[in-house]
Amino acid sequence: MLTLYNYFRSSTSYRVRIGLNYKNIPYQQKGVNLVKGEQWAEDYCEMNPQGAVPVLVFDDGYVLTQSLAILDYLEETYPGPSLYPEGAKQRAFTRQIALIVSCDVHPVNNLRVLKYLTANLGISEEEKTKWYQKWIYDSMASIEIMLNKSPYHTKGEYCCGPAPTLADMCLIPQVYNARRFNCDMSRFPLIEAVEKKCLEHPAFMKADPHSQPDTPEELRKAATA
Ligand SMILES: N[C@@H](CCC(=O)N[C@@H](CS)C(=O)NCC(=O)O)C(=O)O
Repeated sequence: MLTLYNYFRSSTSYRVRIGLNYKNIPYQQKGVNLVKGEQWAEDYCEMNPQGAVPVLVFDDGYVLTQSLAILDYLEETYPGPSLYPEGAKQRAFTRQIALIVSCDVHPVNNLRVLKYLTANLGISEEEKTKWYQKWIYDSMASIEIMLNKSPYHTKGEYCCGPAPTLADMCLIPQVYNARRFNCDMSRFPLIEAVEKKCLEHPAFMKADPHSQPDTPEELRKAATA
């Protein structure tokens, strides 16, 4: 059985959970509490010297880090529904969205960056939230325009056609995180419609940060209240 080292509300972990669920690959989870700094434990850094989640460990001991590398490996080695649509242009559009989230937005809003801003550069909590929201709003505005212009997107459907793709698997966890930082997502109606569609899909529902083995009890209750 595969083992996913992850954290319930880490968006990169959430991406991989959705992908595993979507491809119907069984896995067990081990929680790595990022707030407590468990990503920096010596034995964890043996697996991932970057001190980050997710890490996926295979039955033969093969250890893989980086959510997009993990998802692409699953795509290449497991049967089941593809994480990409048919057609080179459609696949390129899928990567375009996935890469905006994973290369342009997530890195500047990562926990270690936010911590550095407050702990080392003396930025206040309020300024930190402004920083977070700035990069979310810029990137979501671009994605909204791209969805609007794309011949491959229909309002109320997934990012790129009638089935979920890597684009949705990156976008939805980032939207989840944006809401945690009080970003006003109603500015982006197409993205909100994609979110609504995705959250009805079992692969996304099962990956919900509020129902993972390491989700704290109080958040579990808040989610179902
Ligand atoms: N590019 C990496 C990023 C991994 C990453 O930084 N994950 C975050 C959680 S979403 C993390 O573990 N942060 C720990 C920290 O910043 O200390 C990926 O896609 O897997």
